Parts: sequence; C-alpha cells; structure tokens
Amino acid sequence: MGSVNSRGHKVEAQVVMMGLDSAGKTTLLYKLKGDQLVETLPTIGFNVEPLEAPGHVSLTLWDVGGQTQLRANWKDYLEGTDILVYVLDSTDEARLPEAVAELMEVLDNPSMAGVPFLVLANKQEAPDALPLLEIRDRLGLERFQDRCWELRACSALTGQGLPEALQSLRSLLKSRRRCVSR
Ligand SMILES: Nc1nc2c(ncn2[C@@H]2O[C@H](COP(=O)(O)OP(=O)(O)O)[C@@H](O)[C@H]2O)c(=O)[nH]1
Ligand SMILES: [Mg+2]
Repeated sequence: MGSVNSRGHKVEAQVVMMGLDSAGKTTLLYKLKGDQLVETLPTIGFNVEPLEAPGHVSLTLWDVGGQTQLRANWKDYLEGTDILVYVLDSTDEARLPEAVAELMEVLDNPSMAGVPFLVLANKQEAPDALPLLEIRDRLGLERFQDRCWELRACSALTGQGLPEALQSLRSLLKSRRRCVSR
C-alpha cells in the first residue's frame, strides 16, 4: 500500500491502469514515463513502470492487458492497489457501453472498497472523440456519491491533459483516507 513519510511529504502508491484493449493504456504509460511515443502491441499480461510525479509522489504504474480473455485476471491486480486509473477510448462510441460495464464490475470488486478511481477519457485530440460532458453522462458516475473519483479528458498521443491527470491522481491519493473511512 502507499505511504506518506514522517514529514508527510513523500507519497508512494500502487496505481493500476485498466480499460478495454486499445483504449491507450500502454501509450499513456510510456508517454507519462518519458514523454515519448512508443509503438504498442496488444499487452499480454502487464507492463509495470515506476514514475516520479510532481509533488514528491512515487507511483508504480501497472498497465494491465484489456483483451476479453485477460479481463478475468483483472481482479488479481486490484488487491493492494491504492488507486485505479480507468482508461476510455473517447472515439470508440460502439464499445462505450462495454467499457462502462467493465468499469462497474471492477468497482464492485471487494478489493476496490474505498479505493479512489480516476477515469481518463483518452484520445480527446481525435476529431471524432466524444466530448467529455457526453462521456460524463454516459458513465453515470454521479451515482457514486460515496466514492472518491475524478473524470479527466486527455490524449496519450499529444500529452494534452496529462499534467492535470497526475494532479488528479495526487489529490485522490490525498483523499484516500477519507475514502477508506466510509
Ligand atoms: N488518436 C489517439 N490514438 C491513441 C491515443 N492513445 C493511444 N492511441 C492509439 O490507440 C492504439 C492502442 O493503444 P495502446 O496503448 O496499445 O492501447 P491499450 O490496449 O489500452 O494498451 C494505438 O494505435 C495507439 O497509438 C490517443 O490519445 N489518441
Ligand atoms: Mg496495452
């Protein structure tokens, strides 16, 4: 689990990234890591990378493969996670219901009780991306009044929205104690 040091500064956290295949998780991971674009292959299993984020935050990012046959393993990654990042492909309107259903299933997992989550509406630079407000409506996240969550728009391709996404991660991690105590 994550920790804050005696001076209350350094935060360490395990971050699990999930989402349907092709949502952009792996691209996002490496863009966050090195501001670089990588050619991705469908992720079999997982990628894991440390990331030093602004504000003395040390993250361990787990990028978990999202193809249908791998989703059964998602629950194994949830135990001990401090925060969930759920990545959506904003251009894939056809699979949005499936993406939402998978998110709801993940949130139902007992290991997710009290764990804050950040939903990233990725690929927002694409001309056919659904606007954030529409995604917000379709997700129906307002019903999660009793959980700590945020929704952000981003593009793993251009890096747009990524500093704000890291900021959200930081504030959600800070609020974690409040989430857990519910
Ligand atoms: N237009 C656009 N394409 C993206 C973005 N992020 C990822 N992609 C593309 O989406 C495809 C799947 O990305 P990948 O990172 O492998 O998705 P994963 O299966 O969730 O890990 C690749 O062709 C990426 O180049 C983005 O922000 N915008
Ligand atoms: Mg991948």
